Amino acid sequence: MAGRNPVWLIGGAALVVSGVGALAPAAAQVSLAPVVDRWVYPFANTPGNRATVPIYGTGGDARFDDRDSEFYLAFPTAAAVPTGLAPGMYRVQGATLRLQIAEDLKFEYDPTSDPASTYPLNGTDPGTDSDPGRPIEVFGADFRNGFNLFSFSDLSPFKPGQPFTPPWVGVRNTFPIDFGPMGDGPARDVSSNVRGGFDAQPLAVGLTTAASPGDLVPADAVFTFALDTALPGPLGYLQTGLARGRIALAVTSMQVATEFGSGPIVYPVFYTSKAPALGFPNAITPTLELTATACPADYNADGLLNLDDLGDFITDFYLAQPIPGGVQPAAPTYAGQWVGFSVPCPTAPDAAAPYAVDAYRTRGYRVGFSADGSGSCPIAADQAFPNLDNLGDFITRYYESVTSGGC
Ligand SMILES: [Ca+2]
Ligand SMILES: [Ca+2]
Ligand SMILES: [Ca+2]
Repeated sequence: MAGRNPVWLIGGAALVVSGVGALAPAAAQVSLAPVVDRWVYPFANTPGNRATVPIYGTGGDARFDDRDSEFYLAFPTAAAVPTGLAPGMYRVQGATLRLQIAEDLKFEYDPTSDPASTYPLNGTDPGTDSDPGRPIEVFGADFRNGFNLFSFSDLSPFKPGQPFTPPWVGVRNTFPIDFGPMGDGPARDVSSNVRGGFDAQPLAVGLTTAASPGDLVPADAVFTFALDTALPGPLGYLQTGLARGRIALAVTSMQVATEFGSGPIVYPVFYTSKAPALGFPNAITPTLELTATACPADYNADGLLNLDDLGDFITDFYLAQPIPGGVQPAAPTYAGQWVGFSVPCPTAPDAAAPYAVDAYRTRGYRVGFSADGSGSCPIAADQAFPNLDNLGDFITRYYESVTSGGC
């Protein structure tokens, strides 16, 4: 259809749309504060109400996860970009976590990941680390034991049962994940990747200008973590978080702490969002600086806006039924397990498990865009041609997006 202005018949009236080619408007960077930021560690005191959180490993102590002490943060994202669309409709131009160091000259700056083979296991140091120190790494987070992205809070326990009673391996209620060696696979628990014999792939390694590699890091140093927005696994994780309105991150490092962290401080300690209220008025609190836009006209959510989207929507409008309900708080967060659509009608039931897009496709539903995009509830599956306004709305939105270059 290149070179012609398409004409659509909507409710008997001809709609002529013209004009393409403007440049994309610049998306604004929004600085987000965490809604949850807390210590994740078997023996944490007041884990969600602390000025600082330390992170460390155990040197491969088989009783504990390798990434033993973690800093968990969750950022609400609705202030940056609307929620509720299919994850593939989100464009993430940048996402940078900033954290400030609270303790002075306790650990060496290492700006690069270290292979798992260089870490000690069962207290034995292989001695092959090629650079001083250990990196500070940030990962996505997943949940178990009934917790999810929205229920895991500052007050949630580390694990089921008594914290001082084993087991402590593989039981924590939230755990760091990556997306496989190439960053394109399903979510993988990296809590004990040294014991597991594989290299974890973080979303980012923390960098600072306050120290040179190998030097001890001074207090008040700010670490920045520019999250990976290129590989499909990390990008999908961020997009899913935007669709659901919250991005969770797990910050870890495997400096070896002694005496369950009560020995000398040889590891990073970060300020939390509560630090100013708990005696550190000048602390720089955690932020996620996010630059993202939504492109709901990318109907097939493939990252491209083109005539495929228009054709696919019109075909599905007439042939497929919409998924009822909204994005599910309990849905898993990892790639391939998402389902996204527009804001549900107030009376619509929630979509059921297993939440996966492919499961809905198999059942004959359209995915990625609510049929009732205009929000003129209700929409009933037994309506032969529900809401022609929704078809018109989509076509309008598509051409607005094309002409503004908004996607
Ligand atoms: Ca390194
Ligand atoms: Ca190193
Ligand atoms: Ca598309």
